[in-house]
Amino acid sequence: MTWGTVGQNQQSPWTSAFLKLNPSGAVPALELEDGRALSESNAILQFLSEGTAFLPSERFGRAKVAQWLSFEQYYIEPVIGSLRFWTLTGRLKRNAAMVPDKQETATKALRALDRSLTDAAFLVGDGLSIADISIYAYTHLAGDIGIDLPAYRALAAWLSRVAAEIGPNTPVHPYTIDPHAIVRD
Ligand SMILES: N[C@@H](CCC(=O)N[C@@H](CS)C(=O)NCC(=O)O)C(=O)O
Repeated sequence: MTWGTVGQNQQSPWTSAFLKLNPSGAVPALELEDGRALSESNAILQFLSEGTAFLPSERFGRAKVAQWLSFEQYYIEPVIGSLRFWTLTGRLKRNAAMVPDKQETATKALRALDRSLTDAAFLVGDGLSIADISIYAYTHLAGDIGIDLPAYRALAAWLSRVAAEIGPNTPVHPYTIDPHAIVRD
């Protein structure tokens, strides 16, 4: 599999080619060898995990994974993800009207996760699934928006567990990889 990097700005020279892969212009997108393309991170995770231990084969387990992937798209990505993007790229001030609501939702989401993980090692079943992988992505970076993650004890223990499963060198690319990403309010 080959990984590529694209700009996140409409002026990016990559845009017209990239729009063929994902009409919305957002990353990530997956292009198959036969030319077909898939976007939306959780759809890509479902595609890549089919037939592996990261996606249950039985009905309830699959639906439970779908539950957490929906949770991620509603409570995590547009909340912790957006707040982190605004914080790290100088966009907090221009989005100030939305910040308090998103902060409140972030707290609600982390409390929900903490509650769910109090008696469970992983979100679905006994092992790592794409539900954990999807939610870990932005959740483990919530410290960047001033959230005290260790205060959520069950969640923090789960973060360490997932980190141990995916390995210590899993990269987090800085927004500065894209020269258009950084602005000043
Ligand atoms: N729901 C989408 C969100 C994708 C998304 O918002 N990607 C951001 C970067 S994290 C992006 O490319 N934004 C630029 C744009 O939407 O034009 C997913 O989970 O894949």
